[in-house]
Formats: sequence, structure tokens, C-alpha cells
Amino acid sequence: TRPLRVAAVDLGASSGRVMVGTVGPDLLDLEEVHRFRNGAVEVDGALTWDVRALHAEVLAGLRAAAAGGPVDGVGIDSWAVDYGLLDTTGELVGPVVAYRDSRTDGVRERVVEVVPEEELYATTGLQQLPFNTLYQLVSAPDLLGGAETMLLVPDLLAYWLTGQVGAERTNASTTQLYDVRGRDWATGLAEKVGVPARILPPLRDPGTTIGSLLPDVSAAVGLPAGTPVVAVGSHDTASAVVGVPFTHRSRAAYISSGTWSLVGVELDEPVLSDAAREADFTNEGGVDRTIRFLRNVSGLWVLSEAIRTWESRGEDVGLADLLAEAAAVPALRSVVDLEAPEFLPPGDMEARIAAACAASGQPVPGTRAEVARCVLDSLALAYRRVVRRAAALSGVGVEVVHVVGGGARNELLCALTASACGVPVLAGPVEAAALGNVLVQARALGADLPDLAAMRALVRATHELVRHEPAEVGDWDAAERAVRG
Ligand code: LFR
Repeated sequence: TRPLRVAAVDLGASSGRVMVGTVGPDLLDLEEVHRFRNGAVEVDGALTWDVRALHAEVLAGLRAAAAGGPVDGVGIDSWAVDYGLLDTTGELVGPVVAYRDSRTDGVRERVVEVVPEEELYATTGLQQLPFNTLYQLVSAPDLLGGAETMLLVPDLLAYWLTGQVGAERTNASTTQLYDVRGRDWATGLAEKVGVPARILPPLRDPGTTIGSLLPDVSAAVGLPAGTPVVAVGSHDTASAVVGVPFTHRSRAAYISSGTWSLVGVELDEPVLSDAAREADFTNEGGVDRTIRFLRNVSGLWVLSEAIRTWESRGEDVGLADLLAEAAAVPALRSVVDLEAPEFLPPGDMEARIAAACAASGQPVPGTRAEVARCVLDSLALAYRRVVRRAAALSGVGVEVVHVVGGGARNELLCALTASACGVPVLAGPVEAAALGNVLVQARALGADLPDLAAMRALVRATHELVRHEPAEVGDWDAAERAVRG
């Protein structure tokens, strides 16, 4: 029998791609067939996602996949929390607002007056991110009246491919409207904060079939009408964690490093202790009933925003050159708290970094290389803080840190991370999310991959990892005191 050939749609906040995954015994190959830019666009004063354009890009990607051979399945993952609202006729109500929009400013503070943080955490186990779906919904109550269904971004795209409505569980778990222990929508909580429970669609498990391509879609992309769309870990981080090549998951932490850095460990049960709540750790639902116990740390977003600002002023910035120059800047000259709220919205990151350094009595980075170095040192410092905390809260003894995603190809960042965490870093694969997407589809379509361990063994057997040993680069304790007192 020929190997399975599936299309994985993996959408990030700054780019999207459609990859063709080929899976067989000892075979796991990825080929990128379509890549496109993504980014929030301002419409009527709101930061929004152009979901129609994303849909068109998905179709273009599927067409490219079909042109290369048979396609046995399609799976979609994307960033979490954002959604479209549909009315009773299935049309979008209002725009799909992006999570960095300021509409949620102050909303969390209002909600916790109604439902105390302790109760929110006991039910949902989620980190208090200002943009959690719950807070977004509460911030725009006028839209809820006409809404019949809320679909998270990957579920919305799957709806346009198949006509089927539902909520894939790993992404549903990021909404702060999902009961992490009861594994169901937290409808009581939703009603308490004014979110009508009717808009929460039926849950679906990763690994189940959503439906098959609608006739017009299959005609448009050149795939047979019966082609299944499979629910994968539709939260990109859930798929990325499937792709983490753990040998012993109970002795390792992971960092899914891209626009965001998701730093944590994989567990079988949520940790809902007071200590976990106070440390603001999230318990997101993973594939095969696992728990992603982690914190969101601002990631390479801060560097890419800085570069975007420089380029908007007509300066030409090559990332490779910038990183090479940053590597030559002395370590830990100045560090900032990348978990601070000022690094969330788009804008001039160089100015925000300068202000933070000045406020904490550290040298203000004076060159682009120094700015980049400050971001990378600060990221590694945050990784150290969060890895240690994850270990302490969960009882996982971290002997190695896996770095997956785009950050895995950033050698300076990986080396700094090993130094900061004091354990080896295993870097790769870069395309962990697409691999996780492919693997879950392959199993659903009959591949012999009984569990996550088998999937990860296949990733290890087919992908080269780069090992970074911890080296002395500077005084991380002093750096931590500089940002956190
Ligand atoms: C990463 C990610 C994070 C989520 C953030 C916003 O791409 O999905 O896991 O917290 O984006 O959705």
C-alpha cells in the first residue's frame, strides 16, 4: 500500500502554510506547497483577521496539494482564542477581531467582580490572558444577541470546507469557557458572565472526522468530493506539542517558540492548586486527553514588531545579519520583563524596551543589534523562570528542554536557553505544529500510530535535532533580580 498523503493547514499570526505530509512505516515527510503572509488588519478602528482571505489561501493551498498527488485528508490548526460569530443562516455577524485588539482592556477586571478568579481557575484552569475568548465575548455584548454559533478560527475554516459546525476540544479549552475536569463547556459560567450557552457548538475530539469537502469546494480545489476533513489538535500549540520529540515526557519541558513562546510540560491531569493559579499557569487540553501545563510568554513577536517598525522607517533589516550582530553583543547587558503587558499590543518595541531599561536603571540598547540581544536575553530569562516554575508546580524533573517551532532555528536563542535553564536544549523540529497535525490525521486514517509515544518516536526517527549544551554566559540570577526585583 502507498504511504498516506495528507494536507496540513497551519495558520500563524504572521504567516500561514499548507504542507503535504507523507506518512508510512519509518516515513514522516513534510513538503510546503503554499505559504502566505498573515497579520491583523485595522478595519474601522479594530484589529481584525481577514478570514475570507485566509479561506481563499486555504483553497489555494489545497489546490497546490492536489496538483502533487492524491490527498487522503485535510486538517487545520491555527492560533487560539479568536472566533467568528454566525447567525441562524450561517453568515458571519461582525468581524473576526484579533486577540491583540484593545477591546478587552479592563474587561477581565470587570468579569472577576462577577466570578472570582478562584472560581474561574477551578473550572477552566486557564492563565489570565486579557484576550481569552470569554473576555472577548464579554467585551462586545451587542453582537451576542444576533449570534447563533461561535466558531473558533480553525472550526470556522472547517465549516466553510464541510458545512459542519463544531468545536474541536483542544482549542475549546483555550476559551476560558471550558470545564477542564468535566471536559465540557462551562455553560453555567458562560451564562453568569452573559455569554449565551446556545452559541457554544458541540465539542469534537481531535482524531475524529469533521465531514467531507462540500461539492463546490472539492470542485474548486480538484479533490474528490469524499475527501475527509479531520479534526486535529486545532490549537496550533496542541499540534506543536504532539510534534515534540520527547523520549521521556516526565523528564522534559518544552518551548513552542514562535510569535508566542509557550513554555511548560505535558501532564495527564490538570494542576489547579492555589500555587498554580497564583503563578498564572494554564491547563489547556491536549491531544489524547493530555494537559498542556504552561505559561504564555511573549515570544519572537517583540523582535518581529521591532523589525517591522524599523522597516516602516525605510531601514533595511535582514534577520540573519541582525542575529549574527546580536550574538557579538555582550550577554545580559540589559534585560526586560517580556511578560509585562506593554509588550502585547503592536507598536514601537524599541521605545518600550528603552523605557523599561531606563526605569530599571539598566543601559538603554543603542543599536539594533543591542535591541535584538536584549530581546533574546530577556526571552531566555523568561524561559528559565517559567521552566523552573513549571517543574516546581508539576513535579516534573526537567533534565532537557525541547525547543520546537521557528525559535528552534534561532541558534543564539537556543544556546541562551540552555545556558539560562542549566540543562541541554534539544532544538527541532521547526515545523512541529504541522507535523502534529499530519500525525493525528494519519492515525485517524489508519496509520499504525497508537499513541503519542509512537508519534514522537516517528518524529525522532525522521528528524535531526540540534543539541545545545549549557554554557556560562552570565549571571542569570542577577538578571532576574533586574527585572523582577
Ligand atoms: C500560539 C497561540 C498561543 C495562544 C496564542 C493566541 O500561536 O496559539 O497558544 O495563546 O497563540 O491565540
